[in-house]
Amino acid sequence: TWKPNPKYKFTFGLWTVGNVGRDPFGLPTRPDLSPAQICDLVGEAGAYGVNFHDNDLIPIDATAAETAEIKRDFTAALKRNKLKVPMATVNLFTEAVFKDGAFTSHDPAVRAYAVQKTFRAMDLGAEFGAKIFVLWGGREGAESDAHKDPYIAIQHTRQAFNLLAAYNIEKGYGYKFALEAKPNEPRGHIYNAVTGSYLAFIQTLEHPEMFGVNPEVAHEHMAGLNFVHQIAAALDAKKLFHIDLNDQEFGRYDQDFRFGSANLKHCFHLVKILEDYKYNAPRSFDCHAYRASDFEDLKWFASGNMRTYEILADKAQRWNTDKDIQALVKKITAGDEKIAKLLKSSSKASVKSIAEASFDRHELANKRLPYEQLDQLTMELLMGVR
Ligand code: GLT
Ligand code: MN
Ligand code: MN
Ligand code: MN
Repeated sequence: TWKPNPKYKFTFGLWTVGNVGRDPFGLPTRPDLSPAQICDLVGEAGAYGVNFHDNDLIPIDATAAETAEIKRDFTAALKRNKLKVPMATVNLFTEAVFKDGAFTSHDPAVRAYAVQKTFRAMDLGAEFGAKIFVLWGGREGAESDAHKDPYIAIQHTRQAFNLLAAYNIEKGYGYKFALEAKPNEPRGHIYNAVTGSYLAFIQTLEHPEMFGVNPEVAHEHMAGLNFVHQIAAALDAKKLFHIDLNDQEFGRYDQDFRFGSANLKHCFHLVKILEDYKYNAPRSFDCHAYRASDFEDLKWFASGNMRTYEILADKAQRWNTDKDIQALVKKITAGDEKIAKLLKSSSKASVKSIAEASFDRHELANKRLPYEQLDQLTMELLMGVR
């Protein structure tokens, strides 16, 4: 039971399952896995695909011969595990050259190098069939606003994105770019801190149609936001091109825990909104196993993400068909149909009718909203007693 259904397009970044347990205070606790070994692990667990940064697959200083060999091994591993590569991305954060940002560095040569590195990462992704390109500006920020003018940083970001769009067109890759926000870490402050910032910024680009968002649960929770509401906004804007699923305690560092391991109720409502509104792009798990875990436990990590999603999708469906719950929902959402219709139009006639209507606010306030009951039923369904 709960075998991963390909319709969900569950994917893992090579950097997620491949995480060796290094943290700012400690050395690795697990051996390095090759891209092919990672494919075997997630393939065995039943994933749909894998994603990579350019340098997850090809080390930055690899020779042509090494590159060819890695690509050969990786291609074979994808094939034997029937894995796709729906998304690729670029590492603009590990190397010292990006110590003060990539697209937002003061140095035009660093900015141009970052754009060129992204061009090459786009070439690499396209070789493996990727159609989504994620851009996470981990170093695009500052510790102090004395260091960098944030107004200019926004303009530099726009210039870089416009260049990437132009390259995408020139090469005919057909990528959709998915912009991933994060409020801080590794920088003290990161520009375009939340998904909502990107939703607004996209409209200022030369090719807004090519850009959407890649919200990550943990990143919005770090900012103290309700992730489900961010997803609603992205879905409404038709900009949810990709999603990074994981989990996170509020008010902590970037924890990247297994999906559903910290805030099960939030995760339930997240799965429900994705399923209710028929989100159809990959469901990517951007998280890593606990530092204490070994290789065997990694398998629990990989399948656990997907199992939790499927179990919550099943719960969401039960919620949608539960008689008591739906009867309550019906009562709560019921209202005068004629007035609802008026509100849907902004015609002169609607404006006039609403301006002239008479309402009894005391009577309106009398409507029962048994939210305790509805939430408790929801919780009991989640806890498995309904
Ligand atoms: C890095 C980051 C993630 C991003 C990845 C894409 S890399 O692990 O923490 O949130 O999605 O660059
Ligand atoms: Mn994270
Ligand atoms: Mn992250
Ligand atoms: Mn992410």
